[in-house]
Amino acid sequence: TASDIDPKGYVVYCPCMGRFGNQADHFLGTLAFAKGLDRTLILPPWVEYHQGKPRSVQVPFDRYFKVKPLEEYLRVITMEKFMKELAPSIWPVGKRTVFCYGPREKLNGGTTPSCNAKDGNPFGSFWDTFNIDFDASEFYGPLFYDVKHPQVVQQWNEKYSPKKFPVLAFTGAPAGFPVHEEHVQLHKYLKWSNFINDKAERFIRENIPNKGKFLGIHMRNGVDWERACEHVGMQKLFASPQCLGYFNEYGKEVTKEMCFPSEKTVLAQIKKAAKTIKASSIFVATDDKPMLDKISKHLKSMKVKIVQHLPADPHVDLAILGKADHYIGNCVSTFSAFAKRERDSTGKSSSFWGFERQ
Ligand code: GFB
Repeated sequence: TASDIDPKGYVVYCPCMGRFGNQADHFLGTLAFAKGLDRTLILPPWVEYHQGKPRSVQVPFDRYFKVKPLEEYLRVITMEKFMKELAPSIWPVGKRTVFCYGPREKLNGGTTPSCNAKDGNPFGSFWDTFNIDFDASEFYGPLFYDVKHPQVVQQWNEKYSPKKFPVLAFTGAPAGFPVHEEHVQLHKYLKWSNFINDKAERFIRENIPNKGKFLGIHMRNGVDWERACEHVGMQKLFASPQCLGYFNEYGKEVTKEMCFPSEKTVLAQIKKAAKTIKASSIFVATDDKPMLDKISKHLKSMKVKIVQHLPADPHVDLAILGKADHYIGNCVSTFSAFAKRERDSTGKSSSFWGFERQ
C-alpha cells in the first residue's frame, strides 16, 4: 500500500564485486551510506557463482541473515518484497535510472556514455533476477560515499532529492573496500538466519564434544589465494587493515606468512592455541586443503578431535567459526575477516596466522 512507501526514498545496489566476504565488506559500508542519506536500504540478494552455471545465482538476503536486527540501525526491506510490493508504484518500468560514478565502457563497443549496468556477469543476471531494465544512466561523480560529512549528505540530497529520485540504484556498492574502520562495528546488526544458525548448532552438537573448548581455524589456501598472495610486500591487500591497521600503525607491509602461511607456522600456531585454551576439538574451515592428517599427526600427543563440515558450506563454516572458543584466521582474507568481526561483536578472542599485534 502507498502508506508503506518511504517518502525519504531508497538505496539499492548490485553486490557485483567478489564473493561472500567481499560482498559483506561492501554491505557494511552501504548500511552506513543509506543511514547517512536517511533512506531505506533495499537488501539485495547475495551474488554467488555456482559451478557449471554461466550466470551468477542470486540468493535472497534473508536466507542467510535476519532482517529484524538490521531494523535497529536503519529502515530496510528485502529486494524481493520491494520489487513485488512497492516498485510498481514508486519505481515503475520506464522510470528506472541507474547510478554510477562515471560512464562504464561497454564490453562490445557502444557509443553513448552509459553505466552499462547490465553488461557482463554478474551485472546482467543480478538485475534480470527482478526483470529490471534501466531507462537512463546517472553519473554521480564527483560526489562520493563519505556521508559522515553533513555537507556531503546535503549535496546528495540537493542533486538527487527523494522526490525526483525515489530510488538510488547503484551498479556496484556505494561503499569502500575493504570495509572502513568506522563501519566494522555495524557487523553487530548481522545475525545469522535460523536456517544457517540451526545448521551450525546441529553440527556442533553432533561433532564437537561439549566437554572442553573448541578452536576454530580458517585456512585460505586454494590456488586463487596463492596467486593473490604474490602481491605481498604491499602496505595493504584486501582485508589486511584488520591486522596492520588502517594507517599501517601495526605493521608496514603484508608478509607472505600473513597471506599464505607455511605449514610449519600453521601447525605451530594450532598447537600453541589448542594448548592455551585446553581445546578438546579443532574445527577446520578451508576453501581447499584441510590438512586434517597433518594437524592430527602434529597434535598426536594431545587428545583432540579434528573436524570439518562437509559438504562445504561457507556460511555454515562462518557461523561455526563465530561460536568457537578461540579463532585463528587469515589477515588478508575478507572471509576470515567476517568471522573476526562477528567474534569481536560478541566479545570472543581471535588471532591471525603469521601476525601478532605488538
Ligand atoms: O569470501 P571471499 O570474498 O573472501 O571469497 P576472500 C572466498 C570464497 O571462497 C568464499 C570460499 O566466499 C567461499 O566461497 N571459501 C573461502 C570457503 N574459505 C572458505 C572456507 O573456509 N569454507 C568454505 N566452505 N568456503 C577473495 C575474493 O576472497 O579472494 C576476491 O573475494 C579475490 O574476489 C581474492 O578472488 C583473491 O577475501 O578470501
